[in-house]
Amino acid sequence: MTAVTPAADLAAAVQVLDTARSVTVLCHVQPDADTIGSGLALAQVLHRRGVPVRVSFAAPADLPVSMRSLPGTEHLVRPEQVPTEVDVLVAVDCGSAGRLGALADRIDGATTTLVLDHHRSNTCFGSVNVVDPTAESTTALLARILDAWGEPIDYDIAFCLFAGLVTDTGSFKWAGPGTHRLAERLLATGIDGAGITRTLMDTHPFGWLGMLSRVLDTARIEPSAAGGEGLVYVFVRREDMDGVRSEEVESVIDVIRTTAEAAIAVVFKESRTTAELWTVSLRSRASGIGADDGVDVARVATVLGGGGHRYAAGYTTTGTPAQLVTSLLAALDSAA
Ligand SMILES: [Mn+2]
Repeated sequence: MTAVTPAADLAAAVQVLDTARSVTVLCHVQPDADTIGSGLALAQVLHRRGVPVRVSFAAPADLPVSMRSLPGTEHLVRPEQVPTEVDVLVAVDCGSAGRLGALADRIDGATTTLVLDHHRSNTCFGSVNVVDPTAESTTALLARILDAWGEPIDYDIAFCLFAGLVTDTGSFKWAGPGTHRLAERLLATGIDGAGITRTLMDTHPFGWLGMLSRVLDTARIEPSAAGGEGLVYVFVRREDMDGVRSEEVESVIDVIRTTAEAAIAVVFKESRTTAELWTVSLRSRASGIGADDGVDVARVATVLGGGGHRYAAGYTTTGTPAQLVTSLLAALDSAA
């Protein structure tokens, strides 16, 4: 494994991409707009250069509805269409090989695996790893790579890059120096930033309201969790998800995290197909404006077999609701 230095990062990525004869881009399971936006943007650049390219993700079977308007979806193939032996494999927005799900075994058959990511907990599972935890999104990292490569960012590529940027920054709530400069540059290509944002983040079927009502009814608070930081959590059971999309389930955390009395917010989401199999979303926040003292939930998630960012992380687990809460509280206490 080559863990490249930050200064050499972009050149290492460009080197791999520039010499690739064919490329397979893999997005993470339960894809979000950052992994799909990165995958489709990169695919369009490679296609423009005449390089054969395909994009895939292991699960679920279909692309989430909200992402179907992104340009470049013609490059998507089903996971079973990804051969076991590929030339250059690029994993986008994946903190670990496990995030590739059933496609993780394609790493073994790849000539080169390039990891492009911004998760602090990245395990550097590629042969070349370009990981920048300071990047707002993997699409923001990809924009820097395209600049270093000399590949222009046109309307369609800007559309995809903006999709990842706006979602991973929570509609620019978590913007840093340079975030708005990148957004301005993408918007200058003529993309409809408001429309992209509304489609990805602010549009839900009516059933979302009923689901939210049932889920919010499960909310509990543990003020003493994590050494007094406080934990608020809810459960989304299988039966709550009837008639709603994965986008609706993913949006619940953004409601829960607004609770003033708890610095840590958690949503336990049961699998649609397997009882008592859960994916868990964790969020934390600092104590006030200018503070940077929030609990590192990436560490907590890593203890529980997952990973993520300092203020946003996740893991997968099994058990009863009571068991889930017990193991989370123990992990929070050990990390606090
Ligand atoms: Mn991301």
